[in-house]
Amino acid sequence: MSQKEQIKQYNGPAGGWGALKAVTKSWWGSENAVKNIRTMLKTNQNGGFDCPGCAWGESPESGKVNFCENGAKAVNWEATNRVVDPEFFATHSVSSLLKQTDYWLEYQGRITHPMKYDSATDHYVPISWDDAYQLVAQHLNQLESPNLAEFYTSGRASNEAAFLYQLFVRAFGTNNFPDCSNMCHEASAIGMKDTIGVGKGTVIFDDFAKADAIFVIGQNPGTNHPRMLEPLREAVKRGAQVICLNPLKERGLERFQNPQVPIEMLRNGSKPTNTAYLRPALGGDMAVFRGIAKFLLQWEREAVETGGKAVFDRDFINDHTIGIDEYLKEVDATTWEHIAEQSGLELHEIETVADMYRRSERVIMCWAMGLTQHRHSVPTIKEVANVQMLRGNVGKPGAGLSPVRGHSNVQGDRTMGIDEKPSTALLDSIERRFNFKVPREIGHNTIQAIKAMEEQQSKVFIGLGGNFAQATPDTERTHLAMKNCNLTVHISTKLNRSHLVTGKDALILPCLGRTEIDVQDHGPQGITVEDTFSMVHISYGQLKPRSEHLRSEPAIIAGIAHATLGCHPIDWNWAIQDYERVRDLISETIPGFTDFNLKLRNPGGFHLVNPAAERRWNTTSGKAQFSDSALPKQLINEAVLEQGNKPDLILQTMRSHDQYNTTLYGLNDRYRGVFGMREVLFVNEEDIAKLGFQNGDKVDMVSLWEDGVTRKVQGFTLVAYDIPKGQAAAYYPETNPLVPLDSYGERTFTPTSKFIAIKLEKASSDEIQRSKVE
Ligand SMILES: Nc1nc2c(c(=O)[nH]1)N[C@H]1C(S)=C(S)[C@@H](COP(=O)(O)OP(=O)(O)OC[C@H]3O[C@@H](n4cnc5c(=O)[nH]c(N)nc54)[C@H](O)[C@@H]3O)O[C@H]1N2
Ligand SMILES: Nc1nc2c(c(=O)[nH]1)N[C@H]1C(S)=C(S)[C@@H](COP(=O)(O)OP(=O)(O)OC[C@H]3O[C@@H](n4cnc5c(=O)[nH]c(N)nc54)[C@H](O)[C@@H]3O)O[C@H]1N2
Ligand SMILES: [Mo]
Repeated sequence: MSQKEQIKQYNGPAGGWGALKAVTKSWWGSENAVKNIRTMLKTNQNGGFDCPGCAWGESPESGKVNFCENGAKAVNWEATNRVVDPEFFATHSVSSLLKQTDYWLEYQGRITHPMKYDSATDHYVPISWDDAYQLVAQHLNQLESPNLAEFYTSGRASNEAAFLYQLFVRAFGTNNFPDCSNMCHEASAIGMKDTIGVGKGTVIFDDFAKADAIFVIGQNPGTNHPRMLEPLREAVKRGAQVICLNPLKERGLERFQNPQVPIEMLRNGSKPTNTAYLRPALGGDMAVFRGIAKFLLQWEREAVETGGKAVFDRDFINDHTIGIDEYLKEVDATTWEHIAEQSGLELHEIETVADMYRRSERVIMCWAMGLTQHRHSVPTIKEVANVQMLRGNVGKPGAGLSPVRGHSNVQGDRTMGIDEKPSTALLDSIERRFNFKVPREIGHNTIQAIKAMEEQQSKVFIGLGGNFAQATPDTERTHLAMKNCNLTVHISTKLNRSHLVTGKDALILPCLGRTEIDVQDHGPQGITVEDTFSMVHISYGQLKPRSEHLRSEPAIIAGIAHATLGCHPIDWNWAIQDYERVRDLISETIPGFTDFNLKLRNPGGFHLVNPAAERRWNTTSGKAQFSDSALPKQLINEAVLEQGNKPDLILQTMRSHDQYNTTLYGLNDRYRGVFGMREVLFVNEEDIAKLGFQNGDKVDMVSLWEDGVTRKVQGFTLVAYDIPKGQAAAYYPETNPLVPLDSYGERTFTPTSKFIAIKLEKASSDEIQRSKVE
């Protein structure tokens, strides 16, 4: 492909024929086409499976089966006919596999047998399940302390798997639960707990139809939560405001053509998905919301003076909150100059949006990674909550806070106790039910786990799903850390780089995917998940498993647990004969799950109560708490500036349209007009010229940090793009080597993946695209 063919502007709407074409292509491209369509249509609610794509939910009442292009890709990717079997591993040594791209690795297909690394030959060789479990048990039981092992979880694991996993790990004796959530919505959980007493969203799907305004902040739903476009479009249609804050003009936030509305497809019509679009500086959102608050305060004072209509919801503030005075003092103390400079916006833009906000009685604020992956993400999210509380927009229909989760069960995994800093209530409850002394010490999060492995303070790594080696920051350093382990274990569906970054011993334990039938002693089993609106529902796999040697995640955890602990604190093998037994244990331990099995008979599942949504505040004061954080003085790390470094650009790392985190389905990013390549760097045309380059030039990126280590990625193609000056954007995970391990959010330890200070250099070699399949 020539460069001209690779970079093209996309003028169509999101969704529409392009999406449908991409879906059908992936269906027909697979030999399972017909079966896939059938299973796809069974998605959700009617005995089929829950989409393994994102955590977006549906209205339980609608009875409609919605699906999207990227959900279809996720299903199809799992249902591939290609296999990575013992013969594959006999052919390819680990060193030779390491030379392949991430895309190539996953493309090889589903892993079929449990495999053990043989360092003498540098090949993975088959191992029996029992021997694999024994090897894990042996390594775990010979550690001097249970705190020398790390138990990672990725957010696709079911509630049943997650519950058994945390029970096993705590009975083993540690709270070392690094998880993908540490790199994702950690800031939402911390910020919301501080302010409204609960770390989960307060809205449900039906609220979207009642809102007068919906904010979509730092989120690209057209790619990452496509089913969200429909409620946004509906909102615009009925005259509600949809206000987007995103430095990039994301296609899905501009126009959407619903592939499930035939008439719209026939007319090739599309509908706008926003009514206002602000393009702030990276990390500038806190300043934007402080600006909104400052306008509201100004108008509220005017209203008090003139006896006009109140701007603040005074009753809500009086009855339900504390800290308003301190907060307003801080708002007064924040200067307009600081707001303008840090937000990257003109004050009149903020004023317009503040006015839209003021005129709306019911407002939902949604956000994702654009807000959570910064150093000051916690105060930013608290500022969003502050603004919402000023007008009583929490705990009433059509209003609330809605962090839109990523992985399809990342929220459920936390509910089940995958948490390195568990609440005392949870630990007490486990202790009461299972009669063992649970560890009370806070465990490792993802960053701390990497550091512990680096310092040989952790010797065993077990991953329940995910791709730890690639999803984490500072790739080179992280890989070295993992290689220090005595044992690395990955419970996975597909081959990925984490399997190749081996400890002295290493295992790959292949599991069933969500789409596959899971048969245990008592027959086919369902698993449950919790969506972003706290709806819990059951999911039954429909496809024949890709290999007869695969085991379910709960079965694998039970196998490891039994080999390590025997029948303590439960008979693991008994528990997994019938997952209703696991759910009974959950009922007896986790709040909100009483009569779990019974409640699941309701076709749409059931909703977990969210106290804040009912205006009950589980905070230290018993009220919703305004917080009075100051805007950061500046966003770039002081230590970096002190060294006299001036970055050329600030880089955000994001997802293309053809990927699911580290899983790459293809090399296109249709809505952003990129085809057949991933090593691209989106930069403003003026910046390209200012830095002495031309559109299409190849560059290397070097990130700036205080430790003097050179972090570099090579051979990226510059793409002149509609992006605010001073910013750059590129895809993750290729850019993870640039993210310093110590560059993380205050209190969250979330890598600052959306704010990396970089310098550009002329490409040092002619090495071009690495993201090919062959
Ligand atoms: N198809 C598909 N679906 C997915 C995923 C996937 O990889 N593929 N991943 C899943 C997961 S785990 C997650 S967490 C979600 C991620 O969903 P998103 O958060 O939508 O994912 P990103 O691609 O990281 O997009 C971040 C968006 O925020 C904007 N942004 C970046 N920095 C800032 C900032 O400082 N301020 C503002 N206002 N905006 C900013 C970017 O321009 C981009 O539009 O999606 C989930 N769903
Ligand atoms: N630079 C940068 N880094 C980031 C981000 C970013 O925006 N920028 N985003 C962060 C975010 S939000 C997240 S959530 C993390 C994601 O981090 P992870 O969750 O660790 O990564 P994934 O790429 O989702 O994991 C993919 C692997 O999961 C396995 N898998 C797939 N399905 C199943 C299943 O059903 N069961 C099991 N056991 N395994 C399965 C497959 O083997 C596949 O290779 O990455 C984070 N890293
Ligand atoms: Mo995520």
